[in-house]
Amino acid sequence: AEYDLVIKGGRVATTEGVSAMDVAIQDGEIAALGRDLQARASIDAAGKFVLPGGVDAHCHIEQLSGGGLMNADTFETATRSAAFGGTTTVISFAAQHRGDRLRDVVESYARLAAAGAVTDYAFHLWISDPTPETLEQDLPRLIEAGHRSIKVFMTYDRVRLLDEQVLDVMMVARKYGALVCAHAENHGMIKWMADRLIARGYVEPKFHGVSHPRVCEIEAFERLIRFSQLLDQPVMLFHVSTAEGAAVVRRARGEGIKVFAETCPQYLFLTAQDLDRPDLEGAKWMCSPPPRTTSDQEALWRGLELGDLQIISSDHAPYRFDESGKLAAGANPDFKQIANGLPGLETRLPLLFDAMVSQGRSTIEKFVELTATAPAKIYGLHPRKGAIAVGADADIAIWDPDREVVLQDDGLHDNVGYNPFAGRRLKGWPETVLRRGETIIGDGRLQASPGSGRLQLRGIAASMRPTGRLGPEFDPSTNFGAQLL
Ligand code: DUC
Ligand code: ZN
Ligand code: ZN
Ligand code: ZN
Repeated sequence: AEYDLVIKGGRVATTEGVSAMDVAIQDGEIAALGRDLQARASIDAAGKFVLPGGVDAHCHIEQLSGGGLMNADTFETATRSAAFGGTTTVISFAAQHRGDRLRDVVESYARLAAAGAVTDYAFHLWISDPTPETLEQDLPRLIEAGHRSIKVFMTYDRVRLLDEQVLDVMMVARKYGALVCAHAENHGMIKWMADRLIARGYVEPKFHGVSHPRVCEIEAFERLIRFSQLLDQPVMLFHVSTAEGAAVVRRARGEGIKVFAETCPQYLFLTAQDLDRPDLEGAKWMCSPPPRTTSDQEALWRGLELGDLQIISSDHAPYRFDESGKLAAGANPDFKQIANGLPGLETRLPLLFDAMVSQGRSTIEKFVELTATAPAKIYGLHPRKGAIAVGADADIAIWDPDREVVLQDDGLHDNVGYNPFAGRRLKGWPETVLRRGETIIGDGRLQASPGSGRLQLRGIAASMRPTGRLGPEFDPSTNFGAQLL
């Protein structure tokens, strides 16, 4: 047979291993894997790695933050940046604020993405107003339509849910089939610490870190895990930052509770010291939770190797270092007035490829798993995404393992204007990126037009199914147990 396109002579890496194979593409899908495949066009991949395109399951795009500030990136600039970094699918947020109708929120984010995205995309349904209309009408319909992940916040004044509201949302997810993801930090401790620090004049960006004590994460992880145990509803803990947080996840999984966990490059490569810069510059490194210590970094790496943590996402949350972003509250803000978040869509994969593959901390199979295959599986995008297999979408990144790049402060393709990882020398770079068989990055250029990305609606994945072990209070053999569900 003659195919549309063949990627010839590369080393194909999946979670299962590496093998020298050609990849043939027909109608946007992978049509064959093997030797000496023929096609009307070809890409020479000799000396290169051929990997599934990255799946970044946590990023904030063209979104109004919990604090009411608009991200610096549109779908066009964010997904362009993702594509340059080897990522071909993103999951961002359809962010409901109080008073918003969820149905309308999703429609408006979908319209923005449809106009701008160059990668494929899906949405987490961010719930901050769990009214009867949200819980009984919009949320069930949206889940059934294929938006099968939900985001809840346990902190941030304007978006956080009370414990009983989190339980309400989890019950809807359980009934219709969706994963519940959480920003889990103890709200009261953070607020108390921040108020006390600011009252005493400790207002610089480095005190943002101090205001998020490590135990905030331990407490809130443990709390959400017990909700998961009570209702037998799977949960995903976003952005694990501490050794103790990873240990809480490990113990819960050992108890048979269905909890998944994510970490991000900022927790693997940055520490609290990065916020300690003269003037306000530390604001560029302010994210929540904050980067911790080198021993936390080691514990997170270990947790990833052991499978306690399953995925690495960017938590790309773009704000410029000017009055439109980090300095929106004026030239002299205290740390509470500075938007949280840093850019990461473009650097996620190169940072991890360098550490895991080039420097040998792990393997290329594990790199593919943590950054593409596992997120695709957990969020219901697999096998279309995150795989190099016959029938999968031809979302492929061709990596030059020998290319060395020194990250520059202004070298990224997002709209943020700085790079928190500038100055690092990385080995390994994604040179050519295909999305559904089309070259979207090649010859150092973006070759896709805005709006060519597609919405990915998802079915119920194994990760989303309850285990069958509900809390005893819900035992259907009692006359009240079944009534509670
Ligand atoms: N923290 C969040 O909770 N969301 C966006 C970015 C950040 O730092
Ligand atoms: Zn709103
Ligand atoms: Zn968060
Ligand atoms: Zn986030």
